Amino acid sequence: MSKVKDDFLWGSATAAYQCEGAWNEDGKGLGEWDVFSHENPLNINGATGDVSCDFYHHYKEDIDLLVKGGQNSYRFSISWARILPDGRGKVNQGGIDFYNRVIDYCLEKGVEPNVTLFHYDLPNTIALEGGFENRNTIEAFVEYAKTCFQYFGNRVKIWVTINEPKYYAYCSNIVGNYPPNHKLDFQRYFNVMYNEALASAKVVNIFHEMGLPGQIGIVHDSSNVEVAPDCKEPEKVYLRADMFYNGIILNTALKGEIPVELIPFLHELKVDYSFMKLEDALDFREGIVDFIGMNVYNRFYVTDYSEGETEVFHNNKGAKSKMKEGIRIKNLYETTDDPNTKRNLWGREIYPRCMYNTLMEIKNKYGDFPVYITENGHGMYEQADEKGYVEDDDRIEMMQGYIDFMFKAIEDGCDVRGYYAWSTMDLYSWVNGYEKRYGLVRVDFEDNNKRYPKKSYFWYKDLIESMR
Ligand code: BGP
Repeated sequence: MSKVKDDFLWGSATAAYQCEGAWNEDGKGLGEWDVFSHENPLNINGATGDVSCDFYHHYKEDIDLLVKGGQNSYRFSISWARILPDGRGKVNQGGIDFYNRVIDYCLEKGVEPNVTLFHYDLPNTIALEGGFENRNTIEAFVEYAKTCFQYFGNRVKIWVTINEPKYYAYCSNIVGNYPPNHKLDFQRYFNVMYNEALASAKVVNIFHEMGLPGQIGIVHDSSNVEVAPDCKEPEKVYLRADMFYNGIILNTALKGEIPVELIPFLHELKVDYSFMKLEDALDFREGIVDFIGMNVYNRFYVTDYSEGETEVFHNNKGAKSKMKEGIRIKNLYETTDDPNTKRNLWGREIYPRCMYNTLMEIKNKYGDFPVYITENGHGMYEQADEKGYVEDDDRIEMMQGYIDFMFKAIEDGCDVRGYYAWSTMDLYSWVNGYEKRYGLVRVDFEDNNKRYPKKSYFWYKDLIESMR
């Protein structure tokens, strides 16, 4: 018997900057990532998304492969700078035409498009004004969203406002590896995240007001917090970490309000919260999502931290570094090591159970919200055989583990509507470049971006077939 409902969506996901290439074609404006990858010494591996796997010219092939792999939904994002090259104002017909082609081809092939409006890639004009730190960006985002709804809203039935607003704010303001590369800037981190949440709420409300068919949600990088057993103040530490990662995004999206615990926490962190305005309360209240998307990779395993300075750790060098992902915030908490769990070569925990914990936490805290697992996958170095085939057994094992925990959560009453593997094919991994691969389909970047389905592609196909 199938473990999911008949209309469950089984798909895979990509994002515009990571796969499209064609960075300056058909009227596209300059993006913040174009500038960063071309000019910034902090682009430490030197890779760019200029060509990537060239989805812009290969979209039919990629959608065909997805269909042959048994998938019935494709999650992708729209490049803001392709639609509005200056961030606002003039609409670029070349961009509209491209996404019309992609959407129409999906529909022709019976594939449900799941479309994200913003996946990290600000138009450069907007970035130069301070990006989401600047409240004016909210209106620009609303204008861009409305434009997309007007052109594509008659055919796209699943919309996402923003992909991982927290992780985006974290990397660009705490780790400092994403543009504009601020490090340990808690002030900016919360300001950006808050404005993203507000922008998302306004767009959700407008979507509902426009009376378009379909549903709209936000995608959060699931940041389920677990406290280590030897933690001295487990409740306090849990609450702090939960406020740090989840509070703003989940509470505004699912409850329509800022959590009461946030203000005392921001006091502790010495963050000036004057960016939060009383009048925003109504926008939040009217901006509750229809569903929540969860990108599930890892949990946050934490304990107390009182001595020592605030520090952040990240690994964009993979096997060339021993660095593990994490953070220590003076007097608040630190992420810690669980000796029983493995990490990938980029220092991130592999922890399948976080799929179950994430889903149950949503249910227990926020009620029966529909959830899509909008990303789940495994980054690896890979070696193809002489036929171009990759036996990615580690990926299969890892994803099977997470999917089993998704089934368990469904059995325990979670309303999960779909699952998307990250990623449809190999593509650019932010700052890491092209050696860290996630695709179900291999791309030979050295030989005309030829596509070769991997072992995981066939495993996924069989899994989907067994559910129908
Ligand atoms: C998510 C992002 C994706 C994707 C994935 C893998 O956080 O939404 O865009 O990149 O993670 O991450 P990375 O490429 O950094 O390994």
